[in-house]
Amino acid sequence: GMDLAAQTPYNANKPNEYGDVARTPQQGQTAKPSSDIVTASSAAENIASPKTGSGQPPIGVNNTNAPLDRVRADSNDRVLTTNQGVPVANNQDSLKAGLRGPTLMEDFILREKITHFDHERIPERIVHARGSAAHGYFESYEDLSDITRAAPFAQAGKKTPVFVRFSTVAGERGSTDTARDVRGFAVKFYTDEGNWDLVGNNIPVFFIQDAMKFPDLVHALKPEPHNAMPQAASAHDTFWDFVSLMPESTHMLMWAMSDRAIPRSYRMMQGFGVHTFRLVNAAGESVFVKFHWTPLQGTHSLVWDEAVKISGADPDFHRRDLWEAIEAGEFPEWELGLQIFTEEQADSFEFDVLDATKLVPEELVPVRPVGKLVLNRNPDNFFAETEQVAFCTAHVIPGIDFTNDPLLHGRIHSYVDTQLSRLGGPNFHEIPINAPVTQVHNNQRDGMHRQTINRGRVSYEPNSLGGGCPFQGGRMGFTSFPQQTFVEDKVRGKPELFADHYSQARLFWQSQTPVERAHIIGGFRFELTRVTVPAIRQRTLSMLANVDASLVNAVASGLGMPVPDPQPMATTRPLPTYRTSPALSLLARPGQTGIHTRRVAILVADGVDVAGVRTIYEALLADGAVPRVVSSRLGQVAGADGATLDVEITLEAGPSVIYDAMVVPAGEQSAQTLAADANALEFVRLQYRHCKPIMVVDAGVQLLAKAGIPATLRDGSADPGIIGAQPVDAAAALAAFKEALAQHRVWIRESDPPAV
Ligand code: HDE
Repeated sequence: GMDLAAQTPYNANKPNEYGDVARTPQQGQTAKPSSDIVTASSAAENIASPKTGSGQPPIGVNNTNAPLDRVRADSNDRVLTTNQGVPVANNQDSLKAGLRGPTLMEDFILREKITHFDHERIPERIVHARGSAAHGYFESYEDLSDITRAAPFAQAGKKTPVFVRFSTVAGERGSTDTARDVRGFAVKFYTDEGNWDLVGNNIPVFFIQDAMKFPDLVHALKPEPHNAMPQAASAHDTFWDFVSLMPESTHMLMWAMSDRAIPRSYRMMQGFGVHTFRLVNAAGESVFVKFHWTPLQGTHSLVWDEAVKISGADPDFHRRDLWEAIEAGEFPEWELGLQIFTEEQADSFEFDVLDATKLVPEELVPVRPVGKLVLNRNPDNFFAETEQVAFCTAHVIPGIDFTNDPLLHGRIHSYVDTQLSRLGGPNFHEIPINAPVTQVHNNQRDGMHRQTINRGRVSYEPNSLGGGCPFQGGRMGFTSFPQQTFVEDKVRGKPELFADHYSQARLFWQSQTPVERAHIIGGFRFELTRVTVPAIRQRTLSMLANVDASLVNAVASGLGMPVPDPQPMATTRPLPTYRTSPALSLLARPGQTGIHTRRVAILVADGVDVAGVRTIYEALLADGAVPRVVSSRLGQVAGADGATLDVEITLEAGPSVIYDAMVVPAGEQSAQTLAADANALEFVRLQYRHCKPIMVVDAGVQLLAKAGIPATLRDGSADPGIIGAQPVDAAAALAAFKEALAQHRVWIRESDPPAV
């Protein structure tokens, strides 16, 4: 029990604010307070309190855990209460004048409950409404203080807590995860010098060069305003109308039509800061930087037909994947890489580093690995954390600074501004997930939903009554890099190098493998087929004609259209010629985690070789894969030898597209039963069509034959992705299957149109 009488009202600064000291104010302070003044306010803050925090938890402790405990609620063993803490006797019935009488106005319990419910939703994000997030930490490999004074890089092994949100851009909050779209990759670092948000995407370039065009881009992309269609898709007239009139979007379109826009998992995509940023060290020296996140899980994507079908089978596919991996202890990791270059180097490039439609090829400036990101904890509450988290490009810390990228400058404004309506006012930084783990001290006050109870009567600076506190940090504080600015005429325009819209689109195309090129052609063909106005298709083709002849020919023939004349160029300068950049291929990063978290379906029915299934199951599990026993019905199947096996999921509930590979085990009767089930036949066909490894044991091969799976590739050679295991070489077959699973897809099987 607390002794209420013993608690005296406490204002540690009172001696300064009232009485003799207050009557004879000292000189107002704008720097560190002089030590002879009793700065009781700073003394008060040294007292550990749950509100201000007592300092930093030990290295490696997830910092956001401890401070959030004060706002966590766990109802285990607790009585139900109103929001005022009043215990509720009956949560089933409203208060009525007689059992069949009217409900009484007096029923404050009903009214509080319904009123709160009526206001449960907040506006969704204007873009990136659909997302999933997780907690974790960033660990610096080395001390980078020669390059930047940014706190996360201050020493080797230093860990900084993070909260990371992945998202799609176009769809609404409840839309499907596997839409063709750019993915957001937003990282909030809770550093010991305040919060730093690196709000990036999984594609290193953007559609537009200037913030002025962002509302137009988003209006064109979002469902059309008259009928609110289509949901979570760029495959419609207004999007292609806009981009085909904005040739600067060509490079980004190449990426967006590639498999980058249909990732297999949030865990298997790269992230990019997109803009050129600055790093600044303690001496005030600065370099330019591009941020890269590289997944240890490798970069892997879906195929389009699969992505479409997953939207029906499991619209939460990516959310579930991230959640389950973390719950299973398969913590996803990314390496942070920096492309560092000087201003002089940048001046020598054939493109402008302030142009967000351009990347810096890795062959020009290598990516230097500097640390890793580990996501190791799912949020406790989706709304409180994932929905309320507010990422803002304006959130930078000492050591990180901006460049004059005109897209970035618009963003610096937009992200803070949008939270005002989305989160209901200027105090969104106090929402626990947004609050820095460092202490916040300033003279900002009041506003909607204010949480902090600021003590004392001083809320201005300079002041003497508060001993000059909180005082300016001077060189300790954030100092904008004193970039030299040249006085020119006020102007709305673009630098000349921005006018090269095609060279890097061509670089991207030329750096893709044949499989990736085929998929890009398929992406354009699909989207432009959905476009209903032929002139828009034609105008898009006229842009592609400036990228590559084989590309535009293939897309045009897919649309049954002639190839139009190329769109006129916006520049007459000689265009740069790039070497190809193999690093731009998805296949360049197979990853380091083998078959970990890959999902494998084992199709069974009565009569299956139960012992064989167990062996395969355990072997996959042992290497970190996720095997599932799949059948027509839940319950058990009986093996030929009388042993039984629990079915984990049905063909209906867990269709082909949610697995990376499949196994048809031995068992004559089992294979025949499955071959009579169209769900099983479709399962096999889609596994084959989506280029997934298939392992068949003995009689299992009958199911493949019945499904019409070709025994060989088109050239007559054996399909390397169909692994047959006879009992004698079962171990070798299993090894070959795991190898194919690690490679993820058997692309050599693919054809357009599909053969099966
Ligand atoms: Fe965003 N963007 N954006 N964006 N963006 C938002 O902020 C905006 C851009 C990105 O998980 C909004 O809080 C403008 C580039 C991500 O919460 C909004 C411009 C890149 C997320 C906004 C851009 C991004 C957003 C909507 C052009 C990659 C989700 C809700 C000048 C580098 C963050 C919100 C999360 C969200 C504005 C362009 C990434 C409206 C004006 C380029 C990952 O403020």
